[in-house]
Amino acid sequence: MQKRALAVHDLSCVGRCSLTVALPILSAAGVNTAVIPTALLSTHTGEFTGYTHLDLSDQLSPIAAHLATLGLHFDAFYSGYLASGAQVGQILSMIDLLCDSETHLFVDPAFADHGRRYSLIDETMPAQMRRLCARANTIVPNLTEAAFLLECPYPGEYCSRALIGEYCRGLLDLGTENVIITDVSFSPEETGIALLSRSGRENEPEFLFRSRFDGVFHGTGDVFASFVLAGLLQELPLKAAAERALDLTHESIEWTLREKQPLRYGVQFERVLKKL
Ligand code: PXL
Repeated sequence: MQKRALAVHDLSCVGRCSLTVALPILSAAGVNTAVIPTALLSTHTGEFTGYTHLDLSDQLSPIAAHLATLGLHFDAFYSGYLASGAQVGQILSMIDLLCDSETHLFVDPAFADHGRRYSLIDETMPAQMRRLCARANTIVPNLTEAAFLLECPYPGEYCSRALIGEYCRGLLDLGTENVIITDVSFSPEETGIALLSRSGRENEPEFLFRSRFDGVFHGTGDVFASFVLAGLLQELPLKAAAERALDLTHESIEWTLREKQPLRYGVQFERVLKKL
């Protein structure tokens, strides 16, 4: 049977993030993907100024209520960037309405990076997002989001293996089954991810690294997360899905740098979709 997912993120018209990443990646993996936009922006808020922003909070409940009448089963619920901390309550109600015990709840917190909340994100977001992470089966915070979720100070770009172990265990304690922390780095040469599952016998995360490219690559958290979920829906085990996602994200960055594309427009993930 074809898998069905529901992706709940903002729609940024230009800049390759959120829905414009999740939808093509899941579709390329053969997944029937429905979307609910949380906000409408002209671009992402990373390296642009003058962008427009429409909070779609008033649409979320009516859309969810209508979709609930269709009786669809979603194999995955995939949330990302939300317009406000207050939207978390609406997302939790949406899960109650549209998901069942077989739905994999996959949450990308998507509210901060490089030690700071994104420009439009309010200060209630970390505490609210913690509630959504508690409900999830899998969460994929970057290092900044992990620190915010745990109310720890941002450790800086390079950190220790021991600290990441603590973060992973702390995040599992919130209630999720699997955690993948991205943007994990111990040295300038390499960057990668840490993953830990509650069901495994391991108490320490596994680390996967790739060589680091110089620069800030917007939307790569969304690209990576979408590739991971694509893998899970193709029945790959978590580690295999994460490893493939890391490789494909790395390759998307490589294409972008090779063609000298401005980094604020995101990475060329389109180049690797056929590998899914
Ligand atoms: O990629 C995360 C993201 C998603 N959506 C919007 C953003 C960002 C990161 O800056 O601004 C609108």
